[in-house]
Amino acid sequence: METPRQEELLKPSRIPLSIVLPTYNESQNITRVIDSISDSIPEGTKAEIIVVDDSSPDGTGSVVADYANRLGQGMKKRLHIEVINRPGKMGLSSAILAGVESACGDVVVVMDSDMSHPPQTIPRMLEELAHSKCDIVVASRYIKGGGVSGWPFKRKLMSKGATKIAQYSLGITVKDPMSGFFAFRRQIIEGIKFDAIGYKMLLEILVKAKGARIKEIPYTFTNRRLGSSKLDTSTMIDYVRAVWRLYRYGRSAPEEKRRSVRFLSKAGRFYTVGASGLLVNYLVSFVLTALFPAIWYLHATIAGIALSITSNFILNKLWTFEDRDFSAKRTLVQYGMFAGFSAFGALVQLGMVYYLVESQGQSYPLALILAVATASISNFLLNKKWTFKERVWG
Ligand SMILES: Nc1nc2c(ncn2[C@@H]2O[C@H](COP(=O)(O)OP(=O)(O)OP(=O)(O)O)[C@@H](O)[C@H]2O)c(=O)[nH]1
Ligand SMILES: [Mg+2]
Repeated sequence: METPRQEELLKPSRIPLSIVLPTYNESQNITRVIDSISDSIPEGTKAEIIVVDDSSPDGTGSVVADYANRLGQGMKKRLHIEVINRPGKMGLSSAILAGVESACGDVVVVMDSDMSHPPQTIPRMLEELAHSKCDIVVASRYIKGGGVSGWPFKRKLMSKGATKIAQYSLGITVKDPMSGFFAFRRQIIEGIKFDAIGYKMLLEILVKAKGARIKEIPYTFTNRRLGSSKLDTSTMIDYVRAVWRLYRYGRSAPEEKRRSVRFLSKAGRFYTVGASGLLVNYLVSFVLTALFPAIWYLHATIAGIALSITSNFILNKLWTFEDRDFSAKRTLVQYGMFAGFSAFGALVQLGMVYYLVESQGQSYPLALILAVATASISNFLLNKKWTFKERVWG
């Protein structure tokens, strides 16, 4: 049901374009963002800018209201500025949703309000929507020509990690599903119920707007220069919650259900076996040194490693990959590959810990966690594909 404002603005071809700007404490950035947007949108295009402000303590809301009042008559004909004031900080995705739900434009652009997303990219997004048969245009950091400037290593790693989680667990092929800068035809989200949890609204649109045709165009994300980031631990927890909800939402598609469930349950089994291997390794080394005090501790450790690789191999063959064929040649080849990949994993782990601690100055505990995670992921995928001859996904 349209609001009176929407009825007014929806009169035929009144407003083709809506730009949604979520703001929390962006008083130092917001006027420059709006200036740059009004300079960038194509000549003659009418647009509305919807600023969704969560009662920013720094007065961002009133800065925008002042700006809108000071707009010249000529500009007012072309640019309509609306501020949605929300009672308190309620999260980025829900702010975007509030803006999108009140938008009137046939096309909606969503972007951050801290100058990280260059408004000069908007005309290209509109161009793509107008001319190439697509419904969503994603401004992407992770395709050719795209990039990120000014982010510390840790931030890049977090972004890439979160991207991979989204792609694998939700079966998304878009290279930058975490992008906060995108445009879409408003009609593709009509009738969709959004959870709008956390930070990544695009992810939810990509999962729920089934059949939407998507195009990625490159752009460079520039780290904010003014104001402070709102990204914190609660945002990351929200992200995991949002992905889990979308994963369960995604399970409604039978084919998707089977493959993603299979992949994750295999990964789960592989890591359970891995954990049991640690136990075997420890117990064997410990029992050997206890029973045979004369044994050199390194011999005991090597025996522990060898037996844990063997038990891991047998358990993964039987349980994880449900392979009951223990014919001699086949099993020996598999065992050799499995042991080889385990050794390779150990080397990756060692190399990564050394690189992170020595050249990236990371703390040892963080470096170890990252290295073990990377080595175990490569271990799982290599064995799945090569040792047990399975598709990587499914
Ligand atoms: N209305 C509203 N806007 C928010 C909220 N959280 C963040 N924003 C806005 O959403 C945009 C993205 O937030 P940022 O803090 O810049 O997130 P980020 O880009 O991942 O972090 P930085 O790289 O540090 O800038 C900015 O325009 C924020 O002002 C919120 O809870 N409510
Ligand atoms: Mg930002």
